[in-house]
Amino acid sequence: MTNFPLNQWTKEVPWIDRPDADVDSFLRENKVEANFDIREKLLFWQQNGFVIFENAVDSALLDDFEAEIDFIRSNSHDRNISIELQGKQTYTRAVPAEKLNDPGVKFNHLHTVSRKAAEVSLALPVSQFLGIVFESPATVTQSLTFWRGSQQPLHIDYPFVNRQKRLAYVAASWIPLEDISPDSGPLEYYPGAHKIAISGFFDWGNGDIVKGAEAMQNSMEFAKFLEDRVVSAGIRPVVFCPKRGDILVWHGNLPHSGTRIKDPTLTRKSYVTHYTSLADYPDTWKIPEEQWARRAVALNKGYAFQFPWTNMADTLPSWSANQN
Ligand SMILES: O=C(O)CCC(=O)C(=O)O
Repeated sequence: MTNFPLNQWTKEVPWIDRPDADVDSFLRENKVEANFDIREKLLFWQQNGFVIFENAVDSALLDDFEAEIDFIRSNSHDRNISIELQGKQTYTRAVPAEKLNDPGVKFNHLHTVSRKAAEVSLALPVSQFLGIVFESPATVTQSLTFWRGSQQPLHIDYPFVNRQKRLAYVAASWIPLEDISPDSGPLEYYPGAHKIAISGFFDWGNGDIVKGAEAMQNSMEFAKFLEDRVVSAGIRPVVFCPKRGDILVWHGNLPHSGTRIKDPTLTRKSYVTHYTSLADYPDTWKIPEEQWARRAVALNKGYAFQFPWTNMADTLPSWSANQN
């Protein structure tokens, strides 16, 4: 059965992706608040499918977030934190602590247990920028914390990140927690390949454009499809080697991958957040508004919520510190 036929993406896209989108008219007709040159960023996003904000996350906040990551790593059996290990979903309590050093380990959804993580996700320029692109507050749906490079094959996000109500209302940020070495397996992306004319649509089986349980093709076939598309469009990848505290924001249809780790001794500490808009946040993930003070972080007009199933016993010191 097809869950997401092709028109699920095309039927409603953010204003800036519509064929007749005009940034100047939008800015004339809408009151927007931004602490940066919003016109320049919107035009760049429209053309390239990404924007970069340099030195945009407070260094003390990153220190606090790193302390929480260290806390999990040194007390990994005290709490049940969701992780991905060698492509499989598991929990910190289920694996020996030393496994957390392996390449490809991800901590999932730290924004639901660490207020510091949620605050990093909602850094001012990202929240402002995506709030304007989505015309509704930026809202976190997923976060991934990396210790080393992911070496993830070329992909775009929405076939995997698709719980938002309108499929096309999705974007991501990538925030380095250290200066990134070219030998550590940095992220790379293909500027401009977010345009449907370039990316096309991959059929996972029966016309489905997202990877469901019944997918008939795999992620390597998806990577090959995207590679062929970018090569025939003549687009070369950009390797992203940012400084700690820079932010890359990418469009939900921008092809990207984790490059090969050339030096396995190197870490590549980084934090990825996926967002949708508040209007598109899935109903089954909502928590009652009277619980927001205790179970949500509202910052810079964006939101990060705990899941309804988040266990308070698994939260980290920065979350519990705010309880009264
Ligand atoms: O950081 C990486 O290497 C890959 C991250 C990524 O592709 C994603 O989260 O969608």
